[in-house]
Amino acid sequence: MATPTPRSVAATFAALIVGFSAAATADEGRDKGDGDGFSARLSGYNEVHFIAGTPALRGAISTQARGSFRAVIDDRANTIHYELSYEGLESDVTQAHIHFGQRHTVGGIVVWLCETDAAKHPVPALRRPVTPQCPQAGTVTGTIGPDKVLTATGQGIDAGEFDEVVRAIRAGRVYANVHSATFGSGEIRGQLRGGDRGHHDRD
Ligand SMILES: [Cu+2]
Repeated sequence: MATPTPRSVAATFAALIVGFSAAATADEGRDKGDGDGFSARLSGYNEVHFIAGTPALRGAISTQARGSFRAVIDDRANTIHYELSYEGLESDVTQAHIHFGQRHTVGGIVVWLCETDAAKHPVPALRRPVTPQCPQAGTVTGTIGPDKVLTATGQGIDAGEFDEVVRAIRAGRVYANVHSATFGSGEIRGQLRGGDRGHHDRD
């Protein structure tokens, strides 16, 4: 595989995030419960996809693609540092987000993780925050502040409500979702969890 191993992803992340070293050096993703570190494994089997033409039908996605997501919350700086890695999407990647919703549900977008020419972060009232480009495969990193938080219509999170996103992450009620041209509602997704539970999207 040309894409990073879990170990190299962890090492990369450690280089970026001061203070996450305890979890980052844990072997093979067996991170111990690190208060402000969260992670997810992304798979098509976690999708609850809208099936075109039949809105009542939802289902998993069968794909070779896989990915991982890590986030570290810095309360004092009011930021979340993140790293998203994936490979094997069945067509062009289009966008990736944090969505507000519990497992097996579909929730609104609260944060854009990366964008492409096919799908760009919407322009908020004041300015458009810097959103990294999605690679077709590989790793993208970024920092989330209040300016990156979008309104989740009808779900009680308004633009800029960073603290509410943090609360939802800590409650395990957000998931990372990578979209592709073939699977417009998402090809792989995973629920964020704290500590080592984040590596298993179990029921
Ligand atoms: Cu999304």
